[in-house]
Amino acid sequence: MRYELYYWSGIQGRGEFVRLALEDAGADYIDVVRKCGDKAMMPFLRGAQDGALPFAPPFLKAGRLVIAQTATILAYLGPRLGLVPGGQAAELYAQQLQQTIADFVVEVHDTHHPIASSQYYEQQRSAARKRAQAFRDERLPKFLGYFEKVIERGNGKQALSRHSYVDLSLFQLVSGLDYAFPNAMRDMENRIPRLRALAERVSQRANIAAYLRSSRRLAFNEEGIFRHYPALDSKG
Ligand SMILES: N[C@@H](CCC(=O)N[C@@H](CS)C(=O)NCC(=O)O)C(=O)O
Repeated sequence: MRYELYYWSGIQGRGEFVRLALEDAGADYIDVVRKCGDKAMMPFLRGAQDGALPFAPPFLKAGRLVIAQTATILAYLGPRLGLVPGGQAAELYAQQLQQTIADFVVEVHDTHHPIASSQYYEQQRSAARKRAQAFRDERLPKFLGYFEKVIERGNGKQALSRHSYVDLSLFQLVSGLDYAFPNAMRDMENRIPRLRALAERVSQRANIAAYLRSSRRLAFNEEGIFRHYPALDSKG
């Protein structure tokens, strides 16, 4: 099966959670928009294509299937790419964790866009500062503390009984947060040893290490979800 991934070019964004799974598994896939431009997504978003109607990218085309929502795409790919332990309980738990990651990603996004996604960060700076402070003080420790506990209850090293797409997404979360909130992440350091070790191990997996070195891995930037604005990471 040759998978087709559709996601905005120029940013890692939510597409990266899917891309990491495809890369880790060595799957055959085309990053359609990077090859053909953003316009390739439009027929799907307009409803001019058969199959499910996506609200927003990322979406994946697998044969005749069109699948949107990052967590749903990963729930579909997990068993096919060997990236989730077998059995209903493990598959459901993986999905639950991925949905929690998706919730967290929304909160990360809202630190720089607390008022409206359609406005520039510069138009909502003052609200962004307040939102980011609450995020750093309350939400970041709560979510990362939860994922630390998840790994403790998993096998001590991974979220589930073995390597899974959830581990890949946790790696992406930690990488993005290190980029966006280096000070806040330094303050969290002693509280998330398992999450840190997991992220390090994922970065050393052969296919992931090769991917991270490749030009397919875009750098984090101030167009994506994880943005570094010093004012949002300050202690004052
Ligand atoms: N819950 C969806 C969110 C998808 C989403 O918000 N995609 C963004 C790009 S990362 C987008 O293009 N949104 C357009 C919009 O919300 O109008 C997921 O996890 O895949």
